[in-house]
Amino acid sequence: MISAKFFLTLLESKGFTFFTGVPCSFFTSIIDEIKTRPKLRYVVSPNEGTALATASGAHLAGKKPVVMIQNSGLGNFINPLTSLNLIYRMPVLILISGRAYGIPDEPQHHVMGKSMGALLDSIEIKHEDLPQEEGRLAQALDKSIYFMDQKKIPFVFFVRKNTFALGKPKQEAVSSDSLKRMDAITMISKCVMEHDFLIATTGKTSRELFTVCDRNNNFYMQGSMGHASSIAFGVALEKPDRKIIILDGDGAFLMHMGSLSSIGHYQPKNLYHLVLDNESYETTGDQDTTSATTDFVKVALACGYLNANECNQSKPLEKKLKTMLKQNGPALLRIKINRLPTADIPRITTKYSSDQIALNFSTALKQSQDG
Ligand SMILES: Cc1ncc(C[n+]2csc(CCOP(=O)(O)OP(=O)(O)O)c2C)c(N)n1
Ligand SMILES: [Mg+2]
Repeated sequence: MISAKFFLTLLESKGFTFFTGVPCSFFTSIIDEIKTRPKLRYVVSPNEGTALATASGAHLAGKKPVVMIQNSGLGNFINPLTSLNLIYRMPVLILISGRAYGIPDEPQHHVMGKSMGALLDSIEIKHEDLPQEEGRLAQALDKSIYFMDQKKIPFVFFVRKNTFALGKPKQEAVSSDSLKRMDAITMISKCVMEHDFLIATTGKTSRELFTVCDRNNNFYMQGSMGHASSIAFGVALEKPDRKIIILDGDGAFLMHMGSLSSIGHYQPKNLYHLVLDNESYETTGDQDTTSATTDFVKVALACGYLNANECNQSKPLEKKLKTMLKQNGPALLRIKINRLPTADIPRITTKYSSDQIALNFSTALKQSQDG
């Protein structure tokens, strides 16, 4: 195992000072440690593609950048990698965490875990496993630096589980009357009618919905982060007589915020967008998002949503949600929640396979139309 201090001292000594990415729990201790070092900068990016582009900008400005992403984000990453870095010859050091990479893991990681090496081979991006012992790290890093200096293209290290020490649990100051994600989800499931449909974002939101109120009218999206709103949009356009409710997270919302423009443009009146905003990528170890400085209500209204509102406690949530669901959408409710982790929630895969979730949901949609 490699300590975050050791790793960053080494990178800093080689001149790497600019870090960006989207978090994976494998990198929690690294991201935490960067923030303690005055000479290092960590830029929070909404998705992996923008992280690579931002790092490339830093390279143009004379910095040596590092991008850290989860392999699930390799899809977002490939576009700038192939059409920017490889073509304009901009080297960036890339760390990709390996979910389902030689280890058992959740279904949404299986395809990427198995194929990420072949995927990078096919576009001639050089990759190696990051050594898991501190003693072998300097040599591996020197080799990657030599490669980037010679070829002027990125170099990738795959980071296996437990390569870096786990982050310390965070001791956030949380006010006693702040809303927990689980309580917000419980309240939402009470306000939603039997014939309404819910599409829940990846991470703990889906798992908590599954825990408090499992039903076939729920689509538990695990993976495809940021796309819950677009899935819901497609359903809403084709099922105009059913209420379709998105349960989003702030990190996921920010990842593909462009979907709001489509929703606002097409105005599905049966679409309701709830954003559980803890200003954090809580699921991956509680790293900050940029939501504290973005007004989701104004963004939604500016994109053409008919209504947008916010709340931070259970009672107002109940009232505002019930009112919202009586009016036409598209509408958004930003629900401020605290960033406390929920302990021991079951995984959805303990009950359903992913294709079963899709089948249950589409069958429920069909039956609601027939009934
Ligand atoms: C494309 C992609 N990048 C990164 C991840 C890793 N990941 C899973 S959940 C999550 C955090 C989601 O944050 P948010 O939507 O705010 O929900 P929260 O966990 O705070 O409830 C991240 C970064 C992923 N699954 N997919
Ligand atoms: Mg969040």
